Amino acid sequence: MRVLILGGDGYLGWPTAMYLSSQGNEVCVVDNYFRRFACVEKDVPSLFDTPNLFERARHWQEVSGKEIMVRIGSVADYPFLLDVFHEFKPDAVVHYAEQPSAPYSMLGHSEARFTLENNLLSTLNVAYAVKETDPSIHIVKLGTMGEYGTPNIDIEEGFIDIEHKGRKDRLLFPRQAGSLYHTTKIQDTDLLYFYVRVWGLRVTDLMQGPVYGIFTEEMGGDEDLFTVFNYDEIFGTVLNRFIVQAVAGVPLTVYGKGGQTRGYLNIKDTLQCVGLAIAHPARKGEMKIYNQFTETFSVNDLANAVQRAGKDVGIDVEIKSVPNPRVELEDHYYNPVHTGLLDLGLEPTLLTNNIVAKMLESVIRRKDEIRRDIIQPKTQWN
Ligand code: USQ
Repeated sequence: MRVLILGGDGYLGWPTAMYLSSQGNEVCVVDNYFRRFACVEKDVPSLFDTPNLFERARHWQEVSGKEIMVRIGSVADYPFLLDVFHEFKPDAVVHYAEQPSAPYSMLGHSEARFTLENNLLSTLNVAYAVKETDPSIHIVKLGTMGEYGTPNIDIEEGFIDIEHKGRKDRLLFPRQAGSLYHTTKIQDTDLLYFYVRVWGLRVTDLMQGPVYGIFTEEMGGDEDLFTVFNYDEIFGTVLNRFIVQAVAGVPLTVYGKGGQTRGYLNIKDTLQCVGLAIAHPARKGEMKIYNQFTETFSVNDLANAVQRAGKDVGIDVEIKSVPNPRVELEDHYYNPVHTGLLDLGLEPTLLTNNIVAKMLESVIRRKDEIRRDIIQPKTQWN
């Protein structure tokens, strides 16, 4: 298949590009380097230096013999995006091209405005580009489990059957996000669902939980193929942060009581899930929604897992609660359904002691490069 990956320079975009390329697909990546520029602007570097997309694609071709086409520009720029669609003629488009950080969206008005404009406009442009060029193109959109929030009932997979005053309907599961970023993802879902209904587009919305991990098979230990790995309070996800904190000798920053529970997955499983979604496309006028995670953990569970694995690699890990900078429940019910991707064949990579220890070992080799000053949370929700 011909797969267009929007946001192909990001934490998940580049590994997805190599994964789909290695499986024999023709891949084109598009990115405007937002994440790179934002990391420079906010002075929060990745632990690994990553070559730019052209350099990565050249290197990938040397080691794999496969070509990845690169186009630099913004998905929020409609004429540019339309040109890419006309030129590449994708069968499927994977849409990661969004500002992905909850804390970034809460930094201030300019970051909030950028998040809102970029995320909604990019999604609108993808819907239009598909309609204008070939409405049979399957859109695989990265959504987030955070759209649902933490309701006091089981979370269904996208839709819920409701009986109300004697009548029944199947509606989108209620959403209530915990950050502006997560709110834009709700709006993305609404936008796409609208165009699915009125234009008959084919969309799969992947409601993904926080991702952890450093390596994928395609990297094969080759540093020039590594993905961006943030551990700062803005772009680092919690388990990746805890791994780096453990190595740096900084007490693990559990926000508040640490009972916040989410559905997590290994970066390798993100690639599997996107591959499965592409292989099982939505029909014309259908929106498929999958809850994309493999296991649920509380923040305390994750901190304890890192502390345990630390013993295996000779590190004494301290855990310390810090005042929660976010507005979120710290003790709550959480039971989301997640059978859809398993039914398609997802083979989960579970969070074993061994996996945590391997992540610790890889970061230990970079210990001297860790910036301790970017670890503590500074971005307050209110
Ligand atoms: N947390 C801590 N300590 C830290 C960092 C985070 O206790 O040092 C807590 C947060 O308060 C939160 C949980 O860990 O309760 C997860 O935080 P996170 O920063 O790993 O994840 P989040 O901000 O929710 O966002 C990440 C990705 C985002 C994706 C989302 C999936 O950045 O792109 O959409 O995970 S989900 O969380 O299911 O909405």
